[in-house]
Amino acid sequence: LDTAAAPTLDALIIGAGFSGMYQLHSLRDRLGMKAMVLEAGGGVGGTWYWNRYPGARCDSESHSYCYAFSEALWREWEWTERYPGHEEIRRYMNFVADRLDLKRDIRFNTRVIACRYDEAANLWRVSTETGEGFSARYLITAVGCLSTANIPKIPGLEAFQGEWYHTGSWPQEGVDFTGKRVGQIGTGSTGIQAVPVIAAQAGHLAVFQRTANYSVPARNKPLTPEFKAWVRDNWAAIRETMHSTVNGHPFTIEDRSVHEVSDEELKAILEKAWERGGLQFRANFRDVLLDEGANAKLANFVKDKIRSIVKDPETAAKLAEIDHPYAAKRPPIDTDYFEAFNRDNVALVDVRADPIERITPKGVRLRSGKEAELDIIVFATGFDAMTGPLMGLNIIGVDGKTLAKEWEAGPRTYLGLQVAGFPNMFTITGPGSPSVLCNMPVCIEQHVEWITDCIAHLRANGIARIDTTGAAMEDWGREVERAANATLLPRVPHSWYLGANVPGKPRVFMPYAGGMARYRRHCAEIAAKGYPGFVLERGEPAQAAA
Ligand code: NA7
Repeated sequence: LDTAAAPTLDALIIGAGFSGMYQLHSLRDRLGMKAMVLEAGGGVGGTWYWNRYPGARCDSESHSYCYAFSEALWREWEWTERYPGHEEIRRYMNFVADRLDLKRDIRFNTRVIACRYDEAANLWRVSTETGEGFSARYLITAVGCLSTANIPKIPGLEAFQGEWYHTGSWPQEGVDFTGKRVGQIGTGSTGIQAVPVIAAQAGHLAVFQRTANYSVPARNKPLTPEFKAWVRDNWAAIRETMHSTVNGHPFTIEDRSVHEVSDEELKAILEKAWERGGLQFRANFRDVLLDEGANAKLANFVKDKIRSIVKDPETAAKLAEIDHPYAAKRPPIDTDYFEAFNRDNVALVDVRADPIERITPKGVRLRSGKEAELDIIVFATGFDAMTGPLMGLNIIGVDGKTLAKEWEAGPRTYLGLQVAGFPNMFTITGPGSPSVLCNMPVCIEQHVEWITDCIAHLRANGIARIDTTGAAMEDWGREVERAANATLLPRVPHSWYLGANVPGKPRVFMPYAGGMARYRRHCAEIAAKGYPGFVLERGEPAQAAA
């Protein structure tokens, strides 16, 4: 593709979710750069543009699931519920985009299919599905971590006569389940949100469970005027809390071991936490993700709850047959998930005991020969996390090296921000960053601000190229591994944190588990010391831009 004729930009950003929007604002309005966003969707929102499945709602509390870089923006927006639903998040994203006048520099319905570093010109050449080409000095990927659908290759799907959908690319007009026989495959965070909402509408819902999962009630509710006023007037304090906590949430984890309290005290604490609901269920103790014994106590509490909610003992037993430590896979929170199994029109199908063999024209057939006849199949089967969205960009760096080849044995990055041999390319929330273990907007803001400061530094000092080295990536890779191994997280063999949900994907623990606050300090220190681990090259390249 001839991209030489296209206007050269200072920066090209891929994706118009939380990351891309803030990156555009930072480069354009703070540094005065010529920047543009290319976005595959027809509107802003990133993951929330596509995830419109029934029950789609964020598990972070609304007052923390938003931008915190501007007090003015913060004060102007008012959330309605404890957790924001997908529609409200899209309204918020549109509010921000309009308020900051971002849309004029976002090209919608523009899917990037290739990015190539042109070494002679020191420019990134980017091509889109429709054959357009763009050139830019900096390439910033803002493609999200959970945006490439994982649709299992179950034989027969192409011949299925009903409708089928993946939750992560849900039709904008919605799906009418009224009176339909629905089969949902998957019981992760997404599936657990969708089940009760689909069940309330469908004629019958079969939930295909391969791995039983913990879930804690979300206890979603409308926000009171008092809470809204408190949020509006406490921007600085809430922001400070989010910046100081391990996972970027607006609550702190108590410095107390599960083993320090008696069984009675523990029960009282957990009952209270269960009533309060939400991701802070484990925040009463510091060692839930560090100590198997401590974890087992919380895990047993949740399993008892499941057995007490679900009336049919066989179904209850299958739902509570959970074989990983609590929160070692991303812990879901729900609204009436386990309760949904008490409905007459919901059935649990244990596909660990009796795996799905194929999809037939009429439904799903199990190995035993049993067949569930279905009108609609919902794939709540998750994502090719973290690396999937980057691989989809077909990135080529110096000397024709491809990111796919570089990451054949698993992703390698420096700080989750750069990959050696891909100069002037930054990966917001890339593998090796805390990203999916953190409240996303907090992680995103830190990345965007770090990248913006870095680019400002390069421009101020006449530096034309920034790259990292294999050695820096090795060091950071070891730190990511060390941080993960200090927790129970890598002990789950089938977790998407490890890439284990996608057949053939290398098993590497991808996110940095050392905590957001620590990561923030480390990145700041690297910048303050003059960017050790990065290679900064002065001046313009010999050849001018083509
Ligand atoms: P997850 O957490 O990856 O969950 C996917 C679910 O789909 C999980 O229960 C899987 O079972 C199941 N699955 C995947 N493939 C199959 C096949 N082939 N057969 C049966 N079941 C299957 O994705 P989510 O969308 O729920 O959540 C992703 C993140 O989005 C979430 O953590 C939040 O951060 C937002 P398995 O456990 O692999 O046995």
